[in-house]
Amino acid sequence: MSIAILNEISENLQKGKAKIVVELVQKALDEGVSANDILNEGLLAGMSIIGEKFKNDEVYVPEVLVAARAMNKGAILLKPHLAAAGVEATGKVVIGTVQGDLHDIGKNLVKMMLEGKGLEVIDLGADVAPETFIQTAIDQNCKVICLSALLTTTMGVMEDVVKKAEEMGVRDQLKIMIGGAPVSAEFCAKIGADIYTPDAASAADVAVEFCK
Ligand code: B1M
Repeated sequence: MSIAILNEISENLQKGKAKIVVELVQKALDEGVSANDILNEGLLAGMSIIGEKFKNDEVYVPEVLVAARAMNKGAILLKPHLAAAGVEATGKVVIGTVQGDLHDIGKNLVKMMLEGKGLEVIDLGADVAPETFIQTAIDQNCKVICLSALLTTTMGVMEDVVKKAEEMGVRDQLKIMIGGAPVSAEFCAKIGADIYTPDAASAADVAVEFCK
């Protein structure tokens, strides 16, 4: 039963039917399907199929955009259910997708998990310049900067953020966390960022530690 509804979520997401996706996500929650299963086996499974089709030129940007919208709308419903029960951290974090990169689904998931842990999150959105990350962290007194990148052509901007923090004399006061599909722990070490985490949940766990 739950497998059928998860497949339905995936299929409707691929068609960009945001309204139906939202209804199905709510129905699955009402039926007791876990938020993690809905996220991973429904929404993200659908996004992954769209991603493959996109790569193979079977679908194009407009189809991917409507699927992305459906993904974001469905994920919003999961937010209260993904929050870790009883864990209330304190701290302020700034997050964004780096300059030149418009992909924001992964960044939104990380934000959701951070908020679920009780952290205050300043979301700069996508296509964010290096100096904006650093200036916001200074102005808003954030200890942690979370950077997301989905393109091999924009991951280098993460290094610019690290360099900008050095130039502005605040590198030792900030933790710089990086993530996104093309990013790795090796890349993190190479550019001198503090940590790479592979998914939204582990990013939130690490941010809580950094904020302590
Ligand atoms: Co784009 N796109 N896209 N796209 N797109 C990819 C990334 C691509 C791999 C598709 C492909 O060809 N196979 C490819 C990149 C190839 C490369 O760089 N090597 C690509 C391309 C080429 C492009 C364009 C250049 C296409 C074009 O115009 N010709 C263009 C670039 C636009 C730009 O950014 N300047 C483009 C545009 C778009 C859309 C606008 C249509 C849309 C984005 C909509 C949006 O985000 N609002 C889009 C989408 C949706 C994708 C795919 C299909 C899905 C990405 C996604 O949201 N995945 C993607 C293919 C794929 O990934 N299979 C693709 C789901 C999301 C939850 O995963 O973001 O990885 P992800 O987040 C994960 C982890 O990485 C991690 O947590 C999440 C899971 O828990 N994570 C972090 C992310 N950030 C983190 C930060 C952390 C820690 C963990 O700490 C701070």
